[in-house]
Amino acid sequence: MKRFDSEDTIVALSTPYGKGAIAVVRMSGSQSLSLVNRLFSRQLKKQDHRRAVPGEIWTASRRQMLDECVTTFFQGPQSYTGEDLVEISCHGNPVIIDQIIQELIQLGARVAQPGEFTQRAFLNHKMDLSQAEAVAAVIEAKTRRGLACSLRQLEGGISQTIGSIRDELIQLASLLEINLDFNEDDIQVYEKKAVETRALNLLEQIDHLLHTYDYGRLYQEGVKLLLLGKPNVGKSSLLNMLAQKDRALVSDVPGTTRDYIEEFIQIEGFPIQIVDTAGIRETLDMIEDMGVKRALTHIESSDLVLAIFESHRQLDRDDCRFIEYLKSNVKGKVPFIVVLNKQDLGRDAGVLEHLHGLETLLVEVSAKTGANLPELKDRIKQTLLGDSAAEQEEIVITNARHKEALDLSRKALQKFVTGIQSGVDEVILASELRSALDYLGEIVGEISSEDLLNHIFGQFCIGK
Ligand SMILES: Nc1nc2c(ncn2[C@@H]2O[C@H](COP(=O)(O)OP(=O)(O)OP(=O)(O)O)[C@@H](O)[C@H]2O)c(=O)[nH]1
Ligand SMILES: [Mg+2]
Repeated sequence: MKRFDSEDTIVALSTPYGKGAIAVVRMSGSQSLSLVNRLFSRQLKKQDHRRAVPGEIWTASRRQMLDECVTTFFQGPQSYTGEDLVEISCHGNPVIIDQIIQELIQLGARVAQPGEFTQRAFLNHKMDLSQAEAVAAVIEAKTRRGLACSLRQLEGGISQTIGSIRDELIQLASLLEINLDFNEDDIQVYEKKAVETRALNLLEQIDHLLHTYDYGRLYQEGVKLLLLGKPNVGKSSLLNMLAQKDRALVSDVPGTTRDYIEEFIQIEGFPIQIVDTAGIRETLDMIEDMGVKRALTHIESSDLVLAIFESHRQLDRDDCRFIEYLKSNVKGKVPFIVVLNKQDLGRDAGVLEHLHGLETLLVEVSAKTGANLPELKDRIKQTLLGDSAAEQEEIVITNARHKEALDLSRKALQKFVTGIQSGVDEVILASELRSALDYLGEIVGEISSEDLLNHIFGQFCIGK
């Protein structure tokens, strides 16, 4: 089934549904101007392009005024979608919004499907596919850094980078094609070594882009950080300190946190979801306690675990069980850092020795005074990212689809390089280059199937 009929005039609310000072109803398609004029108290003309015109929106029957609005007409192709587009800014009341949209539907508009405005922008060459995807990423961005990455993509950062790699690939491919044409005359049009060097250079560029995905993914999706430890060691205090607010209840009664609590923080632009859990107590063997049980179910889905101990007290039986638990259920599965809390109360000599047995990073902090918290944040960042981090201006790959296409393109290019080194037939070499090109073309949407487009735009919110 075809998801879109691009001939229709579509309408949708483009702001969040609910009460607010203003809501924007957006309509795109060839009928936009005539339909809005059937409801508007003033007659908009093509010359009103990009002018905000105040007036009233009425029912088509003109019996009832629905709201005072400001309408703005954008004449295609100079609009978001590339076609005639009208924005009606009305008061943010669902009753008004519904009535306006219903009137427009009665007149012949159709409710837009998710992402349909942006899909039209893509189909009308207002943006390529990587830019269209960046629109969704900009809306979803959780941190300033993540937003900056998405905005660079929206500006066309990926398109340019991929574009220049493709240009070079096209040049290489055409050298091969020309050579094939001259084959009968036994003339070699290009120098093999030079072509190989140029291809290796492209491989390097693709590798660099692929490498950015290691942290680009984290910018976009964020990471999950799990706080685990015995009751009363200061998990909730640490959460509050990291989040810089009193999010979780703290008390000296063990067992204060009964279920898990989530809070969202940023560490240097990385979105981090912290999950504070119920203290793990002697029930660890049987795991009969629901709160503890739920805490443990978070382990597999987390990116990093902070295992928290008290610095000033000798390790007891529960600590030892917790250490055993970490060894058998966390170590080797999820990276973890040992946090020795309450360092303001001093340190018991035996504690460090035992914990070193876990063979992982250990940071001493005080969730009370905030001592060493910057170091802990540094360690968290380093564990998640290694030494890599994005330069402000760098193009970062954040989208799994782009990463996959780059991987495939890289494979084809690698085959080409190996082939040229071992004297493989030029017809085969040329086809590898074409594959490498095609995979890159998929990123910007030069090559795309209807299924792929439906999948991508189907994930947008309605009205975008
Ligand atoms: N001196 C000192 N006290 C701390 C520190 N961190 C937490 N505390 C105190 O330790 C007690 C327990 O803190 P919580 O943060 O509630 O501990 P929890 O691990 O969340 O405990 P449960 O929710 O019961 O598992 C409270 O009285 C805190 O004020 C610290 O670094 N230094
Ligand atoms: Mg707690």
